[in-house]
Amino acid sequence: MSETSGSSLARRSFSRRLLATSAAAALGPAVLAPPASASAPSAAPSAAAGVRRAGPGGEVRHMKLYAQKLADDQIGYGLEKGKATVPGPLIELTEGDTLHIEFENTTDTTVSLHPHGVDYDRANDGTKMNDSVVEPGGTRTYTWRTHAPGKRKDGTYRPGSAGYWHYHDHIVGTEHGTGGIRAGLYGPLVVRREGDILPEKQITIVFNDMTINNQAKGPDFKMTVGDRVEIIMITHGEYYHTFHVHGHRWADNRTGLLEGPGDPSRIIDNKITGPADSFGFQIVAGEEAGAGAWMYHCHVQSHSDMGMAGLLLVAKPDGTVPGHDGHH
Ligand SMILES: [Cu+2]
Repeated sequence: MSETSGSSLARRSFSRRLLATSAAAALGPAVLAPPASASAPSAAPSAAAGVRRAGPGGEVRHMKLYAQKLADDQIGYGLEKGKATVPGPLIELTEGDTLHIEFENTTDTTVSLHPHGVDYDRANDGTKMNDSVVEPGGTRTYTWRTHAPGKRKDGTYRPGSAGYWHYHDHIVGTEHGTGGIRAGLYGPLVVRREGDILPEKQITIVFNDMTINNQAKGPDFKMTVGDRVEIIMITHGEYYHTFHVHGHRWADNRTGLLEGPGDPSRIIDNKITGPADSFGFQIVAGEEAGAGAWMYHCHVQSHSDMGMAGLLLVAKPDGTVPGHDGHH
């Protein structure tokens, strides 16, 4: 990537990033633009035309997050009061960033926020045991830190924080958050490494018990041929599943993208996933398959038969989806 570009270029890239995430928000309730104050990692233009890459981390970010009761006994996280969703908002960081989350509990039950993958101390564990849960009406600031890879003093390699992670409640129902997760208190967390390729659209798919994003039938996601789409896949609940997408494949590594011709990562289109697992990858929508309605689903046959399936609606540039009735 080129670091020679001036700040105006970097700023323009940043604006494009915000536009891209706004477009992603139109995909459906599963997708939320990251909070402008907390997320949208700084982007640097790449030498390769059209590809944007994550800029350096090291920023201190702030965001607000609310827990809120929803219809049908569900509970969600949201960026604004009254706007909670299931899954909760997508939170994005770059290695080296610190995130302070001012978390307000607007429900009538004690809730918490517990992250996977990032660095935190006891006060930010989000558990009853470590006295870091939030009572009804209460507010608490959780702090998550991240770090780039490096060497330990003993010379061994220390992995960085980059990955497809998630966050969830750890107190509703039981001290493991079993009731909170079942009700919808979970969301995606992406930590990028400087230089990672940035997507144009993002969708989050959560297998939670026998639902997808707490819906009995999996939601559909609209995109256009050629879009660089990031799929963040998380599993919760009681069961093991397999995640399959039609017409598209990805690399079974940290980013889901091959580093180059020598990258030995296996190319897959189906992956076993169990409770609290998470992974992600990017596809170029319809790259080999073309426009169309492409299923994604759990490949445990009885699970897909019971509704664990949805569609990637890959539209032609004119907006139509071949073979799909009632598109738009
Ligand atoms: Cu399944």
